[in-house]
Amino acid sequence: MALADSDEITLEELQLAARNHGMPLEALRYPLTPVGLHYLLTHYDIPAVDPASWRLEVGGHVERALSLSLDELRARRHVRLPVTMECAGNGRAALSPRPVSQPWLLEAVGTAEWRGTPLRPLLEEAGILAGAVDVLFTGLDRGVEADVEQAYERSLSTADALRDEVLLAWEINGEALPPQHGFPLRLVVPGWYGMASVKWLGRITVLDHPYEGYQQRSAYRLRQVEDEDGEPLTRLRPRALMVPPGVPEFMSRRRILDLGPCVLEGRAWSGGDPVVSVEMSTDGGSTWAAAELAEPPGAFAWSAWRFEWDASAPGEYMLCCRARNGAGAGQPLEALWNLGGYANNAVQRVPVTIRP
Ligand SMILES: Nc1nc2c(c(=O)[nH]1)N[C@H]1C(S)=C(S)[C@@H](COP(=O)(O)O)O[C@H]1N2
Ligand SMILES: [Mo]
Repeated sequence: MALADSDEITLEELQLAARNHGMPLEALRYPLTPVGLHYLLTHYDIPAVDPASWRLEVGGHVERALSLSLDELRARRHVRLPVTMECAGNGRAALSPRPVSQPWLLEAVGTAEWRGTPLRPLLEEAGILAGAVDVLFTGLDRGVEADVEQAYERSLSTADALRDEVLLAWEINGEALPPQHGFPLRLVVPGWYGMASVKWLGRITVLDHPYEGYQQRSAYRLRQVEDEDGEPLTRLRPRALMVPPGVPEFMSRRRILDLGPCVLEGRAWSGGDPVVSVEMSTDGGSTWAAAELAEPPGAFAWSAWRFEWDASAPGEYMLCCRARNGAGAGQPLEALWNLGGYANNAVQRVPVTIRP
């Protein structure tokens, strides 16, 4: 990934940002993000898929290849699971120098209730052969990245692919998947950054060797320099975000609040161990106090939190919130830089003006 030589966003980045919208942070109010407000990230174009002729092909290193229509998939056992999904690039635009890609601020997140059939029984029916290593998920969208034309595809280790919560989903919040979220079928990998949840799924291939494609080997790894192997991105780091309080000034979007008590609220998530605490600071991170944390609507979905604040003097304040998970992982005060601009879960800072 190239690095920006200026802090100013380019027209190419704007072109990506206009296609791939974020979730307006006031939508943190909803436990399930209304479909049109869920963030979107599509590397190439949204493919046109004819549901009548579409089939999911399952093959590779298996005893018997399968080919399933949408009706056949929908007739299988299905579950509904609320899942918080976040793009690995969320927070990228705050890094300096800025990795040039989709310039997310903080909005690349949303929680949807997916309906689908668990992947595991399907893989068991196909019969994974001894020596299988990875399971590859191939989307129907194509484009050029790093000078190579490719389908969007990502793999999971067989162990990760066989986890109970991994779904093949055809519904979001009770509606058929809309084109932009992967119609007619997508993979949902709960707890993982969004890149794992392949949309417009066409093929599942069990491999007897590690998958080395672009989105696995080159993208979505934490590296400081280009020729380093780097850690692959997997589960969501803990993060808390707040509903922007008060009212915004139109251009700067700076928040303006009235003097007196107010409730600050938001959501917090973590893709590994669940969130166990959320703290608020009203002085830019010098002092912190515990927020109230509610039970999440599911093991892979965000938790609501709230904090009563008495803004007792007019002036300028810097509100911050941070989450910590059960394994003790938290959020850094300053962003940790990496070449791809991934997994920047630095604490959110919201400057506010209390007017008399
Ligand atoms: N086929 C396909 N699947 C994809 C992508 C894509 O470009 N093509 N983008 C991935 C990325 S990077 C993210 S963050 C999520 C976004 O899912 P959403 O657009 O439904 O929110 O989809 C993932 N699945
Ligand atoms: Mo992403």
